[in-house]
Amino acid sequence: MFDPHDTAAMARALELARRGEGRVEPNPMVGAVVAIRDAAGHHHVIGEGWHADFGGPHAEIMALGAAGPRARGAALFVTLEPCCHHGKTPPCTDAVIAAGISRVVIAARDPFPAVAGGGIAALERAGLVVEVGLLEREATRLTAPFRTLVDHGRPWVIAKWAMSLDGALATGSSDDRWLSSPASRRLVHELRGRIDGILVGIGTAVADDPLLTPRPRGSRTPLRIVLDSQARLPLTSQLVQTARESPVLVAVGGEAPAEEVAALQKAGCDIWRAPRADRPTQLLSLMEELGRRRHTNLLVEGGPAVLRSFFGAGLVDEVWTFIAPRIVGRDGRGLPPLPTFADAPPIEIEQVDHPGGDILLRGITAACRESHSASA
Ligand code: AOF
Ligand code: ZN
Repeated sequence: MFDPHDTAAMARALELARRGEGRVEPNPMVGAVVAIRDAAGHHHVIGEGWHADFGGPHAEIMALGAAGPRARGAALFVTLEPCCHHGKTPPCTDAVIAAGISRVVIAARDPFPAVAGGGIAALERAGLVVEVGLLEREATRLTAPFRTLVDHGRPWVIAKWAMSLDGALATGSSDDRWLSSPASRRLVHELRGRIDGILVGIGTAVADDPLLTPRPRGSRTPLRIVLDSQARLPLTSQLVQTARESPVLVAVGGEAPAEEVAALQKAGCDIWRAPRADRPTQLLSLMEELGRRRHTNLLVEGGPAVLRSFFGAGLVDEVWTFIAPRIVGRDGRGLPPLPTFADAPPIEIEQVDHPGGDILLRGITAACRESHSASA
């Protein structure tokens, strides 16, 4: 049903989709290509599009607009099922049909309840040839954070840490400074600039007094979140001092002293109260709160105890591990142990880079692989 020319056209659509990263969330990244096939079977691209900004036109509309009247009889390659609902923009299916497209190739279905197969059905009803599943794995992976938000009501969680060659963890940003290369730290700031939230524990917040802002600024301003059950975050900390310029959320426990909570609130911090429950339930509940705020990506920066809690709760979807080529020779500086070996999820490494002489391993956990790879 698909030939290598089709695959090349869809690969291009996926490449275009990526341009929306950090700009379209909580919407999915989507790319589209309109193409005319010649006698030899080659596709000639006559229109390209991508979803560029939240609330802006969808990928198909941009690609059809670029193609103009030549779209009549052409094929459309799109990385996500075209929408069939009136959201912030009218249904893409109507525009595809009106443009006279004859064949629609879709990489992956849209899990969004207002679409969920309805887009495919609408196109088929109108007599278009619809084929689904080309580069589906890639397209599903690209939209994994969006799918996590739609399917599980929580953001995609990226756990990041830096460590030495012998596995000593940097306990926070001050250790990062000597452990990771400037190029590694630049990558972290780029990541910070395209996500919705950055989370640290109170230990890191007190020890490092971090600012947790993207520097330079990116396309989004992440919410800075501190897990602080006792409301110990100092009013003099950089986080609290800048809370009115860049938002801070302090996640406190039921046992937090009321005066401390009130003082943080008065200083401009937003407060979230954890339910009386065990640690994994509390974390899940915080993740659901972020989901209600439509957060699509959360970066967990540590320290070790917080990373361990997220792994223990099965809440890590992606890892970024920076390994500095140094031997530290200190004991007991890795992650605190997980309760059982089974709690340590296998991680599929997707990418290996060498920023500034470090090693950067990026991968996804098996749990997320099972729920997000449609074809796996
Ligand atoms: C498409 N093409 O490029 C995108 C789609 O609020 P709206 O109007 O922007 O609609 C958002 C929903 O539309 C989003 O949740 C997802 O289901 C779909 N996104 N669909 O056909 C696109 N970005
Ligand atoms: Zn649409």
